[in-house]
Amino acid sequence: MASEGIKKDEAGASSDGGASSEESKKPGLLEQTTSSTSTSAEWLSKMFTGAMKLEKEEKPPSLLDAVTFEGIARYILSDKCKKIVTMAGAGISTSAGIPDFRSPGTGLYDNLQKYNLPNPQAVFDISYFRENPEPFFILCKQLYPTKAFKPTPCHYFIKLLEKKGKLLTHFTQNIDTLERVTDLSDEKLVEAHGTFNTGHCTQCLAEYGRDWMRDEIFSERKIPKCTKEECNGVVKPDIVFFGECLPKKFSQHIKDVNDCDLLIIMGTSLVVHPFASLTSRTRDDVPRLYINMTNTEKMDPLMALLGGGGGDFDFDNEDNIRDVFWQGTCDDGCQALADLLGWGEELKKLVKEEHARIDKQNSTEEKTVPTKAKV
Ligand code: CNA
Repeated sequence: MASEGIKKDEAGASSDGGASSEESKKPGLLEQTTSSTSTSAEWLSKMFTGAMKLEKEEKPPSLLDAVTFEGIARYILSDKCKKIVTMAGAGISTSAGIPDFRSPGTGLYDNLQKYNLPNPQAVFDISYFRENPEPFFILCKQLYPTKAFKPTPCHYFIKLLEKKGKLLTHFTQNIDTLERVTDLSDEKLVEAHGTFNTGHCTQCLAEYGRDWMRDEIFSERKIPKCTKEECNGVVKPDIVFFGECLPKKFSQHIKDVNDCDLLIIMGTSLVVHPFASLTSRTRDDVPRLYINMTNTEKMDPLMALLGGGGGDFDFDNEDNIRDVFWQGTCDDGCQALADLLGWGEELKKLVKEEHARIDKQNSTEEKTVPTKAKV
């Protein structure tokens, strides 16, 4: 749980280690590392005071009748839970065939040796991209949202929450656009790290559409180049790289987390800030359900305290009034939750019908659209 001082800051300000320049106040994408924590004595002392203040605060009464998965399900069905915010990461799309970043063995970071990068994150680092965009465009073919990828049961569970009138907002770190394929309403969807829907020239800022971007990415030319006269700049899809600002829609919707009755976090290691710090923006009594293959015990506790993120969960604390961890796949977790809610069959039917519809649509469309690329 972050101190009130941190909550009042802009999303990115709490993740920059207290740096004071104007540039650093922008909500740029930042991976949590120990080197990002400032050593400023003044700053540490302020945070320490905040932490001490928090210890003295009394815990509010629990909104759950039991701090369990079943307790969360009963709460969702009650009148107390009208506004649910969901937060997702790459783990909700791995069962669709899209690798995440950090899963050992299968994650993208474990499979980048052939690109000779200074570090795995460099492929999504804007400074590195400006010097050498080629590794990104090679990798991009693996992540590109082609029709070979179908939304998962977890994606359809989020859509079901909307259909039931319970979803306030869905924040996703994913760039695969699978939420759009489920027809989730645009006003409920915050694609915090951008999407492949559009692209911009890094020199003259000319905008390019989805079809142009896709054709260029899959063409023999290795790097999409601006076609405007005398420009020839590299055209980058509008996905947010480390070191870039998040879309405006992200900051516009942060208030939804402050207002929500339940936060469901799925398929994310909660390492990338400011996204990860959303978990600490709820009211202190708001239940938080984390569905993930792995727990976040490796979080740096100081960073978690400062910026929020996975480390601020109370799973193992005796006085935990609100946090529930469900370990396993997002699909299984969502199906188990839907079963408890009495929506299990509806979810299965929705997935089956929608997958059949997508298959049919794909088979009738012209075969000009590339399928999943092998790189
Ligand atoms: P990450 O750091 O790779 O973490 C993924 C998390 O999901 C890990 O904790 C895994 O244990 C967990 N996980 C993996 N598979 C499952 C599963 N089936 N069920 C439950 N949990 C699972 O990825 P984050 O999203 O936390 O990191 C943020 C980055 C990843 C964002 O900037 C994204 O843009 C980026 N990314 C997105 C995609 C995509 O759009 N599908 C793919 C790869 C990376």
